[in-house]
Amino acid sequence: MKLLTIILCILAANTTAISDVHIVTQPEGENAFEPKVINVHPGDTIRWIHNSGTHDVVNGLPCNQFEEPIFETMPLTAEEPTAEWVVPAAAYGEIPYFCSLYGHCEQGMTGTIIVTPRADSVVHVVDQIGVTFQPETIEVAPGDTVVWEWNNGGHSVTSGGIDSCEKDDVFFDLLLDSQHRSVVWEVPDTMPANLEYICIFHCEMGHVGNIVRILKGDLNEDGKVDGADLTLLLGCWGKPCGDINKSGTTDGQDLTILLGNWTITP
Ligand SMILES: [Cu+2]
Repeated sequence: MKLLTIILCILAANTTAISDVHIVTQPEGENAFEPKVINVHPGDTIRWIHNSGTHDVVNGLPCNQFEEPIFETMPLTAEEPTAEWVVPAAAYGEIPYFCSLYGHCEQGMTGTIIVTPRADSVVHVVDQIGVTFQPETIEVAPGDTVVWEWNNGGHSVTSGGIDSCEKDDVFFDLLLDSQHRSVVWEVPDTMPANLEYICIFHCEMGHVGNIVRILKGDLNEDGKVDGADLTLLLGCWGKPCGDINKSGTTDGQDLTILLGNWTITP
């Protein structure tokens, strides 16, 4: 009974999504964003707060855009003093923005959003080398983060079929080029067992990759997380054999991961 209570408490704690709100202000009387650079994670909210005059917030190369902005606010005024943008699961590692009104951008009203993986997320780095993604196949679990790093040329990171070379419009479709040097993707629970992705410019040349979902907590590797795995984990308590998060020992954190991936059988 006691163990069940502990398990339920851990499950309750585990389902709480951790996302932060980052405040960027326009200081009264100044054509500026403060702070100018912010560090955020996928899922976080950025809230811009206006204090005087009229301004807006437009994503793109300051003070030009050159492409469709990924966010653009209505003018921030005394009547409409705040705007928000939620960082999506897949985002550029560096997102520049500016105020497009009255020449404020030229006066330095610019800002940068840096998107980095969460501190507790396992990070998988994929390098673009010519028309290849290296490594071509990676194994991930929901909650992990994939970071694609640009090397040269112009490419994209687009979820879609490697045989059809068509995008699926489901998980990600972002550029990887000299203006977008990295793409960060926090793997969602909805990720399928096998996710193919392509570079839309070079797919026919084989510029493709593969992401395989792994089931953390499946200690006996039978394709599901159940009582047999829990028994193994408890038998490994304080020893390395049931160490899921690679901390060196089997402890409450591993139990949390195992219970969080518990296979629900209908
Ligand atoms: Cu490419």
